[in-house]
Amino acid sequence: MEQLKKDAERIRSLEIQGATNVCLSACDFLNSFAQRIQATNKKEILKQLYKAKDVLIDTRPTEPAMKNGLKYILKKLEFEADSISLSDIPSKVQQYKEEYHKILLNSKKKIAKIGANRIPFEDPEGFTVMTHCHSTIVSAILIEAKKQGREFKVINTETQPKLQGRKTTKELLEENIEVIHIVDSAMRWAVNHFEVDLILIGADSITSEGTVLNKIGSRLLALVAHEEHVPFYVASPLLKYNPETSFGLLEKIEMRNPNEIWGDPPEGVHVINPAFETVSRRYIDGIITEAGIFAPSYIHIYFERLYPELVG
Ligand code: RUB
Repeated sequence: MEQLKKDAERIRSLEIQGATNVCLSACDFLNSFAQRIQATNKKEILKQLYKAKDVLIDTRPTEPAMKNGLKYILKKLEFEADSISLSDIPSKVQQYKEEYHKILLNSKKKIAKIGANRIPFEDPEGFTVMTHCHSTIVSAILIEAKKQGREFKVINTETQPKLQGRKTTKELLEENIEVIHIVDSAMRWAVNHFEVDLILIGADSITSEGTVLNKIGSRLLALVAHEEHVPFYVASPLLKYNPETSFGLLEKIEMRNPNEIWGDPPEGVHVINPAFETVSRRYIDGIITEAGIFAPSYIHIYFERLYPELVG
């Protein structure tokens, strides 16, 4: 369990960042843990795996893709537990982990192709896409669009306090995509000044009502899009949906260490650091998923259709 806790700390500390990366790593960590467990019976091994799952989930409370992934692996394992032997368990965990990785990475490829279609091959006035933070799914769309020969530039926010926006900028520059990097507070100015044509953000979580949780600043950007009449889309695998929200669970906003904002503030100052915020479905034109583009409130229907084993 000591090694698992060390692995989990890499997620908690944001060394591993972004919902998709967090999910892939958490499944890897559960799998490595399963390979190390020394147990004398199946009940004990399952108990330890569930404990490891809780340790991993506790690192980032607003990450359903990770929760769905760990649930996928353990549900499948429990279903088979009676018919397999104790020594088969580690290889089964490995098999289900690989299956889940494949589902997520195939979704990403499909989303990249679907999302790229929203960017024209050429636009006489120049086409501008704006994004916020670092979403591997949004980057995949932009990189795919560039590969297909579509012409556009990207406006990107630096994303305080951890500056994940720099990752996006570097990633896109490597693909020869033109990027303009701005401070977060210039987002309204930039949408207006550059006459942005399309805003794309990622998601950490999606609720049954179609509310999206993503990096703090996302709702501000959605409100700007609304004010400036710019289409606002969320790019996300269906696996970011949290099915528990359809049973009344309210997603939590993760509060991060105030030190990320001000390491040594004057005495008496109360620094708070919300990592995410909600974007109401009212401001979202569509969610770009592996099942296609649809209005956010349809999320439960599509999730249930594609991943029935993860509902309930
Ligand atoms: C990252 C963030 C990303 C989503 C989606 O926040 O808000 O937009 O996680 O990422 P943090 P992806 O840096 O706090 O994890 O599209 O890669 O799943």
